[in-house]
Amino acid sequence: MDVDKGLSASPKHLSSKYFYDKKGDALFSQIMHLPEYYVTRAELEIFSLQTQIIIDALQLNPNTYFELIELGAGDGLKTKELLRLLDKQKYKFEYIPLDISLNVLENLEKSINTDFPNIAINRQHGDYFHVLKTLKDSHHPKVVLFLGSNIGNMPDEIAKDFIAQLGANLNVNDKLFLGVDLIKSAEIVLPAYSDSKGVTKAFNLNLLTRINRELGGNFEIANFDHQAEYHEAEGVAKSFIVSKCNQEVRIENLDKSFYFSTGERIATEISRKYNTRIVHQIIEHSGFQITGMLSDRGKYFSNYILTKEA
Ligand code: AVJ
Repeated sequence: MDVDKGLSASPKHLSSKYFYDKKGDALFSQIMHLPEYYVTRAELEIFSLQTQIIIDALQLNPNTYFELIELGAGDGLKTKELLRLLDKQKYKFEYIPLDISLNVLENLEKSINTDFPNIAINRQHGDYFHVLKTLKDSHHPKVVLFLGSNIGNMPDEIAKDFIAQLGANLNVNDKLFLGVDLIKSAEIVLPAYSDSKGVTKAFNLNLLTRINRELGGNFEIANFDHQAEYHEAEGVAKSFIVSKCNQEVRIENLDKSFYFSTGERIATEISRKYNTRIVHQIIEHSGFQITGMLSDRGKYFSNYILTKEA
């Protein structure tokens, strides 16, 4: 069990993939609208102002049916910019959004059906590694969208392994359209992970509420705080839950208690930031080559077009 393992480890940790229950989905949706959270806005600008450039960079043939697969699709706000133009230009494709939250996927499917009745949608519920197994089932050309710097939640070694596995399951000329937040100063990054309204704090602490509800925990949420740090040289933001006192927490379903000392931290998320050198490192030996790159005007965020070459 992940929670048992993470809370028994030293230092303690919990996986960020558990953020996204119904409450977590709603909080993340609020985060995306926060003034401090520049990430979503920067990428949305690329999708809104450079939509045709994206389509050109993907080198799609309007008459060849393809699959547009999105890993961690969320509310699809950015993708809809692309869908609108693909639909208008009569490209033939199926949209296959994948998300860890069924709630998010159901809402997305409804809104796609309303906004784009002509677009075929085939939702997939699961984590990123789940989709890898299904890719080889079809032989259509594929475009994989991995947006929002979602890849940044993976430590580099895991990201590298994931991209290599993705590459191994794609065919020559298939595309990976990868969105990454760029390395920038702590002044800009840190507030994005410790906003003034405390939305990110609520998002982080919701992990404990979720353990209380789903595993019979008795976390006293008020006895924990949120903490974010940014390692500027490395380009990595890290989030923690901090214990405000010495305390013991019982998790009924694990039939176990866990001890927290004052100031003790649970690592909950890493959000890596990138530059071209790091992207090169991550796609090394994956068979992908960088064949294009787009950025927003503020140079906060980039979308890399990666083409499977061998
Ligand atoms: C959705 C993983 C890209 O790491 O920036 C936002 C999640 N965590 N605020 C990120 C998140 C805290 C976000 N990603």
